[in-house]
Amino acid sequence: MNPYLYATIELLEIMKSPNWQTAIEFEDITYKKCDGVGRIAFNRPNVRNAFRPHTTSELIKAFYDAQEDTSIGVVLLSAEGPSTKDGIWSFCSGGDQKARGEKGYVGQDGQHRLNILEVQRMIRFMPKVVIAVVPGWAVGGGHSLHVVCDMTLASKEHAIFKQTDADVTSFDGGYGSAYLAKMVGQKKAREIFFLGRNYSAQDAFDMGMVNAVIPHHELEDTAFQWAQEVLEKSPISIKMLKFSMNLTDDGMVGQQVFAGEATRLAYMTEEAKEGRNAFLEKRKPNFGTDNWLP
Ligand code: S0N
Repeated sequence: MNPYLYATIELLEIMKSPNWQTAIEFEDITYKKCDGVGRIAFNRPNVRNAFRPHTTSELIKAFYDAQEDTSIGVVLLSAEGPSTKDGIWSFCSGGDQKARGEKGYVGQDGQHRLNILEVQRMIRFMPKVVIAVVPGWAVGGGHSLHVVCDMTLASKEHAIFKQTDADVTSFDGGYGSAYLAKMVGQKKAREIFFLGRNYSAQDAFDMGMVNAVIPHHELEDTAFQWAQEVLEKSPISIKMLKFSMNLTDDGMVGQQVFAGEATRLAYMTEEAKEGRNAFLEKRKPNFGTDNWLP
């Protein structure tokens, strides 16, 4: 075959749009899968994809499914849109201010809780890569979610990053602020939170909190392509690297998550099999004499 034609076909293969299949039906989010990639997307575009307690409980179910599915290596956290009211795109505008009662955010069951921090922890500690795909506003708790994701891709035309936590007295003193400061530097993070200004995708890229600025119509396909590139890598390496990079910022919990994976690797060795077998066979283990590697 003509090499140019072959190269063109190969490029078209790489750039092909994913054939997403719905994994679980939800109300506030969509959850689809295709070729090793999970796509979890906010689906409340008329409120700029704000999350209420019901949304976070759906996010937890979707992320748990993606975590447990051994065919999934990358999760895209994205958003449906644009708003049917005014055509404006949003990734997520954080906690739903209409769901705030006297004691904080309140669910349809009358219980006060939001559980967005549980969603953050799932993203942070899942042994898979999570990419934030930001097609529009990333505001408040929505901004914090992109911060906690492993990578962020942003729409060149429509993405706007903004921190309103201090405007509405609903603030993220965890990853959303402290980890952001590690990412963009202390002065810039304080500016973002203390002034609450709008930042374009290019501003966010220049600060180091966005990996790439993508033309809007290519955003989703590009995210899928990035995911495919990750999926070509060694899964063990990817998760150990993710947990290594998290470790120092996550303290003892970071060590615990990393150590869990180290133990899993140890289980795969002859030593571990001998330890288990010796116990079950009620004999002394024989680990050999020349296994003390340098
Ligand atoms: C997103 C913004 C900047 C968009 O502005 P724009 O384009 O001018 O649109 P609007 O006309 O303002 O909005 C369009 C419609 O959408 C509704 N809406 C927008 N955002 C929300 C929202 N967050 N909640 C509810 N509704 C929202 C508007 O009301 C409007 O509706 P209609 O057409 O009916 O009038 C702008 O909208 C904006 O600034 N939004 C608010 C952003 C915000 O302050 N979010 C909350 C920030 N705080 C958090 O998210 C904290 C998260 C959290 O809960 C948490 C974090 C860490 C630790 C613990 C917790 C915890 O509490 O558990």
